[in-house]
Amino acid sequence: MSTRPKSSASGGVEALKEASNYLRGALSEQLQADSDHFDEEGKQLLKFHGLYQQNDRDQRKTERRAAKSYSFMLRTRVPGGVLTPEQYLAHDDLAQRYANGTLRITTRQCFQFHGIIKGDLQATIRALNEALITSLGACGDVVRNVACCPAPFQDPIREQIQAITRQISDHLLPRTRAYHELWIDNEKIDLTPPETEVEPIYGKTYLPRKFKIAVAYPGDNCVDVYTQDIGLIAVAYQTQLLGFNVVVGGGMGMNHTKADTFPRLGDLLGFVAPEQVVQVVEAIVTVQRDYGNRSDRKHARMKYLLHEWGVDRFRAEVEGRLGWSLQSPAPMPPLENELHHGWNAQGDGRWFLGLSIENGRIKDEGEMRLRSGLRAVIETFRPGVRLTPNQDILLTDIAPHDIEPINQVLHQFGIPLPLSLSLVQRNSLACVALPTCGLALAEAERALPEVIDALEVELAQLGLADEPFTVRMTGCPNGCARPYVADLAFVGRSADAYMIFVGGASNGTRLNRPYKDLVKRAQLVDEVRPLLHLFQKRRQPGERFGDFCYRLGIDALQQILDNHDSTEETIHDDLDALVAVKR
Ligand code: SRM
Ligand code: SF4
Repeated sequence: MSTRPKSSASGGVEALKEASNYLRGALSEQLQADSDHFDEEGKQLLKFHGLYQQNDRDQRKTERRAAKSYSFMLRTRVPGGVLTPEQYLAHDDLAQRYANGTLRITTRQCFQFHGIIKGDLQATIRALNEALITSLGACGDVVRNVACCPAPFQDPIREQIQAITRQISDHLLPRTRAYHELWIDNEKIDLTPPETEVEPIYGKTYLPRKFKIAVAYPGDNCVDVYTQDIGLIAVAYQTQLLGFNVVVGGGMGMNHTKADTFPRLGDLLGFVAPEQVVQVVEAIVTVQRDYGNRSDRKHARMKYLLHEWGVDRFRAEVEGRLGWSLQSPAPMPPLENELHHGWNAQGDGRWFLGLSIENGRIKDEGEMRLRSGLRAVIETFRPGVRLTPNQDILLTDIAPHDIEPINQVLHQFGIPLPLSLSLVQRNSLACVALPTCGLALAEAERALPEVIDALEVELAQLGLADEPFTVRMTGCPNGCARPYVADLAFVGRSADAYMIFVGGASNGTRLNRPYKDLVKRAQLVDEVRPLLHLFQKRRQPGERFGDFCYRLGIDALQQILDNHDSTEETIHDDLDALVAVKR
C-alpha cells in the first residue's frame, strides 16, 4: 500500500533520472561520438527530449546477424493540435530533408518523424526551434502533449479552452536547459527560457511515468477524455465557460499476460472554475509525483493509484494540497466523438476543411499525393492547421472564395474529400506499430486499410454503410489508438494474430470487452460478420453497434454464436430468450 510519498529512486529508470542532472546524462558526449546510436541510458533520457531510438524491423529480418542500423523517431509537441501554416511547412520540409519522407499525425495531435539518423538530429531539432516548435517533453516521464478539441468554430468557449490548454502545457513543460544546450546551441531562439535549473514541479526524478491531460468541449469527446490521467470536460452556460468537470485516473495500457494491468476510465473528481484549473491540475500531478509507484513501471501510471486508493482518498489528498474543496461535478450534455470532417462555416465569415487522413500518415503514394497536395494548398492559401486526436487534419480560416480553388488542388493531387470516404474508414484509427515500434507484436497502420476494405463490403451488403461506429487497431495491448473504448477493436497478440474487443461506446464513455482471441488477420472480418448480422436484425432503433453488444452481453453473444451456425433459425430463438432476460 502506498501510504506515504516514495522519495527515493528504486528502479533503473528512477536512478537514471536522478543522476542525469536534469536530463543531460552523457547525451552530449554520445551525440558527438562516432557511433550511429546512444547507449541504453542515453536511449532512456532521449525520450524526455522527444526522441526514440529505433531500428526498422522490416530491415532487421533481412539483416540477421549483421549489425543493426539505427534511426530515430522524433515527436513534436503541438498543444491542442494548433499550428501556423509556416510551422506545418517546416515539418513538411524536415520530413523530406531528414526523415523518411512522411509525416505522422498522432492520436494526441502531435507530429512524428521516423527514420532520422543520429547525425541529423541536431539539424532537425534546430530547424524546428526556429519555427518555434519543441519536442521537449513530447515523450518521457512528464506531462505529454496536452490535447484539446481543435474545431475552430468562432465561439468564446473554444477560444478559452484552447488558451487554457496552452497554459497547462506551458506550466508543466520541463524547465531544464539540457534540451537547448544539447540540440539548439545557446545563440538560437529560446522558446521557454527557464529561470533556474530547478524543476519546481517535477523535481530531479520527474514523474513515475508518462502523464496525459486532455480538454473536451461541452458535448464533444473527440479527445477521449475518460482515457486520460486528467480529463477536463468544459461546462458552459450559453457562451460562458463556467468551468470543468475533472476526471482522473484513465489509461489504456495493459499486458495480455498480466491480469493486474488493465485499461481504466477516469473517475469524476469534482468541478473547478476556469481560473483555478491550472492550480488543480498541478495539485493532481504532484499527488502522482509523490505517491505514484516508482518501483514497478508496469504499475506506475496514475490509474493504479486511483484503483488502489479510490477516488475519495485521492480527492482528499488533492484538496489537502489545494487548501480548499472542489465543487461537486456539474451536469453535462451527452458526449459525441466529433470528427469535424468536411467544409464547415466557422461563424466568422471563414471556413474550415476537415480532411480524413488514413491512420494519420501523410505521404505520397500512387495516385494519391497527400503530402504534396497538402503542401500545395498550405503554401498557396496559407490556412491555419490543426491536428485532431482522430489523426486527421483541419485547414482553417479559409475565405469563401478559396473553397473551390482548394477543392480543385486537392482533386489534382488525388486527395478525396471526407464525404466520399466510407464512414467506417473515417471513424477508424490505427497505431504506428511495425516497422518502427519496438513494442509491436503485430501490424496495425499497415494492416487496417485492408481490414476496413473488407468491413466496407460487409457493411454495404447489410445496408449498414451509413452506420457510425469506431474501429481501432493496435499492434500490441499498450493501446496507443485507444482501442479499449472503441465499438470494435483489434489488438495485436502475436505476429499475425489479434484479440477482438467489442462493446465499447462510440463516444468514449465505456470500455469494450474481449470477444475472440488469437484471430488471424485474414479472419478478423469473418469473426465479426455474425455479430454484424445480429446487430442488423436485432438492434433497437438508433442503437450503435457497441451499445448493442453491451446490451446483450458479450459473453452471452459469444456463447450463442459459438453454439450455432449463424444461418440457423435456432439462433433467433436463443436471442429472443436472451433479449427477454435482459429486459
Ligand atoms: Fe503510445 C509506447 C506510439 C499514443 C500508450 N507509443 C509507445 C511507443 C513510443 C513505443 C515505445 O515505447 O517503444 C510508440 C512509438 C511507435 C512509433 O514507432 O512511432 C507509441 N503512442 C504512439 C502514437 C504515435 C500512436 C499513434 O499511432 O498515433 C501516439 C503518440 C501520442 C502523442 O503524440 O503523444 C501514442 N500511447 C498513446 C495513447 C493514446 C493517448 O495518449 O491518447 C496511449 C494510451 C493512453 C495511455 O497512455 O494510457 C498510449 N504508448 C502507450 C503505452 C502504454 C502505457 C501504459 O500505461 O502501459 C506505451 C508503452 C509504455 O509506455 O511502456 C506506449
Ligand atoms: Fe507500438 Fe503497441 Fe503503441 Fe502500437 S499500441 S504504437 S504497437 S506500443
